[in-house]
Amino acid sequence: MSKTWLPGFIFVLAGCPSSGNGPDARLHFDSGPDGTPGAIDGGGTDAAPADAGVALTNGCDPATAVDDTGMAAVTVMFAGGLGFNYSPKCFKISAGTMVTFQAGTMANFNQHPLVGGTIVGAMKNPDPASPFAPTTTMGTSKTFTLGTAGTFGFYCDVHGPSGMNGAVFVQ
Ligand SMILES: [Cu+2]
Repeated sequence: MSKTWLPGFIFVLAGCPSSGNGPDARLHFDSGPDGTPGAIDGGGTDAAPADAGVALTNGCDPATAVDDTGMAAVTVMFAGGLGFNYSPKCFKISAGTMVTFQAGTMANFNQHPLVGGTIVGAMKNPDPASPFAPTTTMGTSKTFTLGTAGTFGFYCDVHGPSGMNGAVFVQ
C-alpha cells in the first residue's frame, strides 16, 4: 500500500525546488501539470545554450526559433492553462507582421504585464525604445505591428525573471 503513494511523493519533491523564492517556486510548481515545462524553465532544449555564453535574447536563438516569416499575423498566447509562459516563446517574423499577445482563459495583462526588454541574470531590463513599450497592464489582447527589423525581447513584469519571457526576431 505504501508503495502507491511513494512515487507521487517523489514527484512532488522534484517539482518543488528547495531554493524556491516566490515567483520562481510558483513557476516550477505550475509548469509541471501544464505539460510543457521544457521550453520555459531550463528543462528544454533552448535554455541550455544560454548558459554556454552564446548571445541569446531571453534564451531565444534565431537558429531554433519558430519560423513564422511570411505570416501576416502571429498570435502569442500567454499564461495559458497553468503555465506562466509565452507560446511561442521564440519566433521569427517578417517586418510588417502583426503580433497579438492573447491571454489564456484565466489570465490578463493586469496579472501579467507585458514589458518590452530583456531578462539578464534574473534582472529585468525594460527597453523604452521597444516596439512593445509602454508596458501593457490592462485587457486580455494586444496587437503590435512590428515594422522594423531587429531582435525584440519581451517579458512578464511579474514572472519574467522566473521564465515568462521570450523574443521575436524581425527580418
Ligand atoms: Cu506573468
